Amino acid sequence: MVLDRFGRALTGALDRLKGKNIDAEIIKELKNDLFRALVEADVNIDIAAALTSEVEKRALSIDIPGTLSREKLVVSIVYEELTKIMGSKAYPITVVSGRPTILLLVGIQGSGKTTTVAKLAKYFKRTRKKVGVICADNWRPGAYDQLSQLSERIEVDIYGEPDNDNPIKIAEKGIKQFTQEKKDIIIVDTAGRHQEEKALIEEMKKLTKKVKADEIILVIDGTLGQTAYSQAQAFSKATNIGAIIVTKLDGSAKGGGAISASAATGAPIKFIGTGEDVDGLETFNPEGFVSRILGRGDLETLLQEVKKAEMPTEESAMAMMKGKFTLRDMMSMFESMKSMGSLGKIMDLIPGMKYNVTDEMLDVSKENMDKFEVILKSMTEDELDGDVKLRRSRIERIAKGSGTTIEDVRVLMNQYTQSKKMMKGMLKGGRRRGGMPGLPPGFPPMG
Ligand SMILES: Nc1nc2c(ncn2[C@@H]2O[C@H](COP(=O)(O)OP(=O)(O)OP(=O)(O)O)[C@@H](O)[C@H]2O)c(=O)[nH]1
Ligand SMILES: [Mg+2]
Repeated sequence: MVLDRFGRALTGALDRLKGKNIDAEIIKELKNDLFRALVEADVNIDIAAALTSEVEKRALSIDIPGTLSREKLVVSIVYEELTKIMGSKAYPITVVSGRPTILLLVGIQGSGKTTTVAKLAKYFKRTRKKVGVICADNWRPGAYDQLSQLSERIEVDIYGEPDNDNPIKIAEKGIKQFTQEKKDIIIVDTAGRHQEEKALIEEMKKLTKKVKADEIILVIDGTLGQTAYSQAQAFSKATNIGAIIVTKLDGSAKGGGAISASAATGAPIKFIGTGEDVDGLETFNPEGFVSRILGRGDLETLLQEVKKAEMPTEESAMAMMKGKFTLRDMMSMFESMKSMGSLGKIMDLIPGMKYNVTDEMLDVSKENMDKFEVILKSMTEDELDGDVKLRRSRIERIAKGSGTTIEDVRVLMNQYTQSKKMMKGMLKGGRRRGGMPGLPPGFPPMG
């Protein structure tokens, strides 16, 4: 399994907590064990240091809610911090409707771009999407033939001009043709670039500027060690990386280097490559991945327990109702709702607030809620706390960062304004009329 040794080292470190009185000294030991395991797996040293310090800080400072043991809490903190460096959640590639979604793959030579283009094409084809691939690599001889053979095997259309030495022109023409053919997904393969080769980075900048990709995907070789981090940083400085695919995680790859790439770019890992064949692609879910690495059967139950214990207190629920309801509150509410399955339980915390909240009142699809969460995660601290106004430029940045549209962000903001009003209204209504103003459309269904 990927990161096998890393998993064993981590599990060992966590097992050593069992039955111990978890004091500062034990936490320090855990911190050291974790650090060693991370660095051995090639996780970037700065990231490893930051992660372990955070684990220590949190483990030392957190109150123990209810009957939860400190050991369980520490395990959940380790789990959370590990998923964080991998982008926290699973973010699927957003497919736009009404026009083709354009994906542009970049990465250094031999990282696995061309193979991944074919893997992605097959992946989307399986979901009945019409896919076209473009070879915009005129650097390596035979690049077109390689992609052409692959696309023949998976039966998707290819656009390329082996004799044209202008990748931008090729990409533009290919996109034009595939748009006319009403493709759903267009995947653009580019030439391999060495991080040091300024000219090539410059070329990539031009390409990404001209070719308006919906998502620029950085392909990183999973067998790279510590250099993966700086490589990812170099790319991320040059262009707006929206997602990462780590390849070659089959075999004996340590993987930690490439995983640090997510932290280096702020972009989530969306897929991992697990074989040379076109089927060797897996969607990446940090939570599932970390659970697998930690290899603890009880993890799920344990995390549920922790989440429940961290539910909003009566005090914080009251603050929400008084209208001090920020986007951050909304985010944690979504999270609570996901684990508890209902808004009703939050309502129950508030005295005199036992309303009949029906499914219809709380009508928002799970899909919408997931989208909202991604958008909220793309906001800065200031934005979440309501300290700055969300003007157009910010909205544009948030939409881009979350792989959604400006419209989506506006829908969320509308939802937020309505929810805020509702919170205020409920408090007033609850006291004066004892009635329940209608909840705005958009609240998640109750479980
Ligand atoms: N084991 C394994 N090999 C892979 C994987 N992905 C790619 N490869 C291999 O890595 C080598 C390079 O892959 P390419 O797809 O040609 O890489 P590239 O980034 O397009 O290379 P350039 O076009 O030269 O920049 C090939 O031998 C692939 O078969 C993977 O997930 N696992
Ligand atoms: Mg290639």
